[in-house]
Amino acid sequence: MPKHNADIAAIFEEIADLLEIQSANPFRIRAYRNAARIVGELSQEVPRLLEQGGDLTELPGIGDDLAAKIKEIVSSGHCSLLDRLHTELPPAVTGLLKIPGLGPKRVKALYHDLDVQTIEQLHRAARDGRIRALPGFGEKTENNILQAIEAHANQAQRFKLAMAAQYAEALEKFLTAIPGVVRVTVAGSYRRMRETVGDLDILLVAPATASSQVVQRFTTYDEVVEILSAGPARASVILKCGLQVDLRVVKEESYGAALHYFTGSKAHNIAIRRLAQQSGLKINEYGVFRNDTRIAGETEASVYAAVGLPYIPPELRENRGEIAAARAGRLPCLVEQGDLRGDLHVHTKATDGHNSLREMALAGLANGFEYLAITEHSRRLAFAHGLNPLQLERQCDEIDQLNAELKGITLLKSIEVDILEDGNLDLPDSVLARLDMVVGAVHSSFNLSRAKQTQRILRAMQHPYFTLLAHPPGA
Ligand code: DGT
Ligand code: CA
Ligand code: CA
Repeated sequence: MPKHNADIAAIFEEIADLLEIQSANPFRIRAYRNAARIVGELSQEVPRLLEQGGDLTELPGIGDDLAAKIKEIVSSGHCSLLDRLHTELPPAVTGLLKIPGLGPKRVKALYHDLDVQTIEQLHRAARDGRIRALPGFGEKTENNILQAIEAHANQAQRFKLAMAAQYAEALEKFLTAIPGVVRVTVAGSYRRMRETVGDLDILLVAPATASSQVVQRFTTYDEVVEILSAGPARASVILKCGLQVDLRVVKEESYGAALHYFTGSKAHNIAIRRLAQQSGLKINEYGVFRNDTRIAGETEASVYAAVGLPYIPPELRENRGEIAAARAGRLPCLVEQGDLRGDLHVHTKATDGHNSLREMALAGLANGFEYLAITEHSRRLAFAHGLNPLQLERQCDEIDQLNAELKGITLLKSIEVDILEDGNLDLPDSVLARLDMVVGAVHSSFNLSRAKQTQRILRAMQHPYFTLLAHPPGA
């Protein structure tokens, strides 16, 4: 059952793709693409929103029909429209759209005229020179397709870190609850916080006696659709969303060495291992050894110490000079939570946040923040209970009182005001004048032409009270 917004978004994207191949009404296609974006970027999980009695039609671009489809997906795991489209078109056709240079029009022609339904068939048709004969294709296009397929084959789909996090966190929670499990850590590129991850590498500490039981539970996780391999202390699976997950169960004493190994990057590991060899040591995922005696491996710091280095944070482990920098004591300081002095964008439960103004202020104080800007939505965003002028006035009074009471943090009076389609702001100047800063944001009419959209935003930015533009890429 789709638990995540990303799953619902993927279904809408696929519907849009298939409708496009069927030459459906462009407005209908666009509605599904918009819905995919809106749902995919929503900060709250849709199933929770529904549980709480939220009204989906208050989301921009979501009417009764799309709201009903979202409910259907959440409750049944299916969308009957997509199921129907799949009976009308071969499911593998969607995959053809992922080849650079192939839009729905070309995919449609390939499917109708050459009966090309899969990437393999496309490859064959290109190699046989059958594609060049199609109207609107030609030899050059055929060559481009051939090249793109070959490049595509070597490049598996990667997930954005934030998307992967939705799946990783849920799985981490599931694994942590299994009896006998001591610790669960997601390693690999995920822990190095790369922008995208190819798969998840999960390291799990459990006593050897519990290991096979843990692997068994992992392979029966309800999001697993395929088990690629499973052994006594390891398994690889594919989740419904397409993400591969590799699991390794290790003993406590090897945790540091295993974490170091599976965090990577591979290039960093190889460089560290070479260093170890130079001083007669051997490093593997079980520990650091001199002859056959283990001398380190319980923690990552012990692994680095064994090769004479200070701890190197995962984000730097790419073999891009971090080892030399560590040796010279010149590792850069990463920005940590404690370095943050404030936050210029928060909501409270007055709109779509979860906590009261006072709770947010106290949390800011506990985080060591010196300032916190309260940026509720404005009235136009009805689904998020956006504030009207009177409600904002009242919140400002409340902020004044809290500022007088609390020491060490200053609450800034602000608003995440909607930028209307014409570039005007959603609240009158008389109200905005009282604020310390004004954050402007676009939450609707994403389909304006490039020129109109630019004009709209520039107009808003020229407003005398405008301070900051929020989330420029969309909602
Ligand atoms: P990804 O999944 O493509 O986003 O990138 P990674 O870095 O997560 O790579 P992955 O999943 O293939 O492997 C996870 C870690 O395991 C990797 O960061 C380092 C380690 N590893 C994998 N293969 C090798 C290898 O051949 N030698 C060494 N030293 N380490 C390896
Ligand atoms: Ca990985
Ligand atoms: Ca992996």
